[in-house]
This record gives sequence, structure tokens and C-alpha cells, in this order.
Amino acid sequence: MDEMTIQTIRTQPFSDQKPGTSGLRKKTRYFQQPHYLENFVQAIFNTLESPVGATLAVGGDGRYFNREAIQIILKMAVAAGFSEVIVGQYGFLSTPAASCVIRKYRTLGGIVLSASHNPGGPDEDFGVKFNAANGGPAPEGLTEAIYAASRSLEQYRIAEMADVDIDTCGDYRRGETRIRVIDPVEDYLELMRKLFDFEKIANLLQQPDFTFCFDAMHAITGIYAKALFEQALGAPAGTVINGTPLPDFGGGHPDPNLAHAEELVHRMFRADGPVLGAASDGDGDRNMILGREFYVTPSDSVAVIAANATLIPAYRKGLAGVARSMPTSCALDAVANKLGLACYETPTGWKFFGNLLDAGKITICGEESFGTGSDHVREKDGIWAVMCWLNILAERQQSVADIVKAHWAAYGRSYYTRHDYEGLSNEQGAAIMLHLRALAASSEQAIAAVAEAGHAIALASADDFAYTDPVDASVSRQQGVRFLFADGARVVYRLSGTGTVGATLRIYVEKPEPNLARHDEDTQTYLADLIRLAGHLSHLEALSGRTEPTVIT
Ligand code: G16
Repeated sequence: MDEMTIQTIRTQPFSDQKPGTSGLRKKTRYFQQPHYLENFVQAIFNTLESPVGATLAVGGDGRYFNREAIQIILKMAVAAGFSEVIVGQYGFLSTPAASCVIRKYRTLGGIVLSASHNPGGPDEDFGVKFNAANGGPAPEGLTEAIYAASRSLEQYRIAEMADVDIDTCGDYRRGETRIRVIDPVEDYLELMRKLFDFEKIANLLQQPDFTFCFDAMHAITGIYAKALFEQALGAPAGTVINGTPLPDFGGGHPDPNLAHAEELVHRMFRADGPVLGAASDGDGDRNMILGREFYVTPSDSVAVIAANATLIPAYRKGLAGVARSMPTSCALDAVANKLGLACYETPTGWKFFGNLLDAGKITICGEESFGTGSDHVREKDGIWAVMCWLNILAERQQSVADIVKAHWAAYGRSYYTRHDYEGLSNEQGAAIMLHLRALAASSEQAIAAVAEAGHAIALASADDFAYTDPVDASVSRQQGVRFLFADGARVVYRLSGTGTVGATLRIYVEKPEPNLARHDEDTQTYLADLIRLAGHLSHLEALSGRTEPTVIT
């Protein structure tokens, strides 16, 4: 056995290591400053009950600084006494694949390096998340404990050892620790085989009139999509575009929405475009689904998947229940109502689904922020969502648009949009939320503000969303201010928890439309009155000087 020298490095605590909606995200250079990453990793290790003798999973989305960060984490994991560390080859593991690996090998948890859909590069973003033994994002209690540990940290421990060859699969010994470099795709592929009808999907993908385009946006899903769609399922080579993961995502913004997945959108919105289009984000947990000249909102996507779940082998026996985050549209509720399923409404953040999934209360869940998933892992899963659509298309042999329109006819359509105001100062963001909270707290003032804006429909209620977890009774407050109207319409406001500079205000606007004759209207036009009202209620222009959103989804 090699003798390992463990160094104890004295350090100062950083006061800003509080994880956001999904882990700690900062500018890459900020993460690269001396001791910053090390402090946070040590804070995680100090919070775990017993790293000694346990197994840890490590991987990331391949963005700039991924490789260097992994070597640091390996050295610190050796110093912490883990008996085994499982790391994806090249340092790759998509977020859902990391969740799959943590669950399959029953590790104590995993460190996933990603800033998700945020751009990567020396001047862009980097991030570190810790996932617990269930494979899911650390719940709030754990992130709070990590933050508390980071604030009093005076030293960290790191092994003096040669870098591990993470480009070659195999076992490496460092002191008492075995480091296993594994194929990042294999375990995930095996899981997909258990869930879906590979034969039917392969037949669909080989039909001459079925065309499919998957945009990996130069990010991590390229390796998964090529192995799954092109190799295992026989889709023609070239089905996966932008399929090589690059440290800077080719200079792009790896966020699968209509604004950023430009190449895919360009291919899909033409009369001879592919039948199905899909994209995933930096770390592979988000997805966007498109049909030929047709956009499926994430809120509709999860509703359609839930409504058709019994066509998919893994869900043939039906669903235990479903869940959506509060700002996500109520399309899923309509499905749950009709099918007699429980539908839970959680705060934004995948971590809130973890308890419901672990307790067997829900099978499928989703968020407006391009996240869809099920109990197969404890993260949202972009490739899984695409596989659901492929399986449903293979069974129904209809176009994406026809499936969604039939869905609206059966369950009603919920017109839905999100307007983002990026790049506000923290003060502007805080002022807008402060004003909205006060307004929601006084029904008299809220009713007056609605009337002043000339809105004809009565305000039914307004509040700042608070959530009591039905499993552990923990309470999360201030999760978004909502104004609910008598016709079922909603306007919701919250600040993003995933940005790295300033504040981003998100305004979510929704209105259910049961009348089939009104299902073919333009979303922004249909919702124009509510969008105007949303600006008025928030005093947006007065408090931020803004009149137009930066991104509309
Ligand atoms: C993260 C969380 C999601 C959440 C999203 C929205 O996504 O995992 O559950 O819905 O952030 O974040 P924001 O606070 O910006 O609205 P990801 O893909 O960035 O990990």
C-alpha cells in the first residue's frame, strides 16, 4: 500500500458559499481563486456523517475547469478517507447519469460539477452540487448545513498524490482509496433499456418518413445521445447535432429553449423539418421538445407524458401521483384530476421532488424550466423525456402537434408564458419583490391595484407561496408571489436562484382555456392583458426602468 501524505492547509472561510436553487454557482475565475473550491468541498465532507470507508461519485458536464476541479476533489476525497471514488471517464457524468450511478452503486452521495445551462469558459460560469445517497440534489437542510460548515472552516485536507488518469477506464489505488474510472454512459443506457420499448422505438427511428433531430448544444448529452439514439436504437448518423462536448459549449449558451437552441429551431420551423426535435442543456437534465413547426411548452410536455404514461413499459401499471413546481402551468393538474391522481405543488427546485419520489407518492414530475423526470433517478432527465416522447410517438403514430392538440381537446389548454428580466441589480430585484410581497399581503391594496389596471376579472387570492413538505413537514417560505384570478388565471413572480450576477426577475403568466375553438391562438397575444397587468402590479418600470423582457419562453 502506498504511503499517502495528507496535507492540512490553513484557510479562511468565504462568506458566500450558500448554494442556490441547484448548488453553488459562481464565475469560473472566482471558483479558481486559491482555496475557494477546496473550502466548499471540505465543507461538504465535514457535513457528511462518515466519509471514512464510504463511496463517493464524481463527475461533471465537461465545462472549462471540470478536469482540474476533479483532480482536486479526488485528492481531497482520498484525504477524507473514502474507500472508493467512482468517477466518469474524462470527468464526464451528466446530472441524471450521476444520479443513476449514485443509486446503482449505493454511494454516500456524489459531487457534480456543473453550472447547468449557464455558459462555460474562463469568463463564464462554474458550479458544484452535492447529491445525496438517494441520487437527488441535497435537500435544504443539508445545503444549509454545508453553508454553515463553510462559514467556520479553518482548514482543509488534501492528499499529495499524482493526478489520476481520468481518460482511461480502470481502477487506480491511492493510499487506502480505490478510484474507479467508469464509462459515463453504460449504466445510464442500461437503465433506459429497463424503462422503454427499445424495439418499438428502433422501428420508429428506422421508418423512412420519421425524422428526428437531437441538439446536444456541444454539451454533455452528445455522448449519451449518440450511444442511445444512433448506436443502440439505429437512428441515422447525424441525428445528433452539436454532439461533441466542448469546455465552452462552442461559445454558446447551452439552454434548450427557443432563444438559445437556434440551430434546432431553424431546422424544425420549416414545412420539411424533422418530425421530432429535441435539445438538452449543459449537464443533460433539461430538455426542449419540438414537433415540425410546433413548440411544446415544458408544462404541456410533462402533462402529455403523464397522460400517456401507460404506453411506456416502465409506467404501464399507472402512476402513483404527479407533481409540478408552483410556477409550472396547471396542465398537469388537469391530467391528475381526470385520472384521479394526487398532484403536488412544490417550490421551484428539483430537490423538492426528492421526498415525494422516495416516499412513493409520485412517479412523474416536471417544471416549467424545461425539467421533466420520474422515479427512475432523482434528477430531472433530458434524455429520458425525449425517450418518453419517442415511445409515445411509436405507439400513437401521430405527429407531435396532433398529440398535443388532442391533449388540449381532452384536458383543456393552459396558455402559458414566462418573461425573464435578466441583469437587474440585486437592489432592483429586491425592491420589486418587497413591493409585491406587501401588495399580496393586503387584499384591499391588491384588489385596488388590479382594478386600477383595468383588469375585468376579479382577484381570487394573492400570497407568497409557502410549502410544507408532506413527508418530513419541513416548511419553505417566500417561494414566489402569486396573484390568482377568478377565471383560473395566475401571475407569479420570483427571483431566479441560478444566476451568478445581479438578479433575474421571472414573471410567469397563465390562463386556462377550456374552449376548443380558442386553442389555436398566439400565446403572447392571448395573454397580452395579463402580461400588461403583471407589469403594472410589480411597478416594474418604475422600480427597474425596464419595459421589455430579455427572454420569453
Ligand atoms: C435548476 C433546478 C430546477 C429549477 C431551475 C430554475 O435547474 O434544478 O429545479 O427549476 O433551476 O431555476 P431558477 O431559480 O433560475 O428559476 P438547473 O437546470 O439550472 O439545474
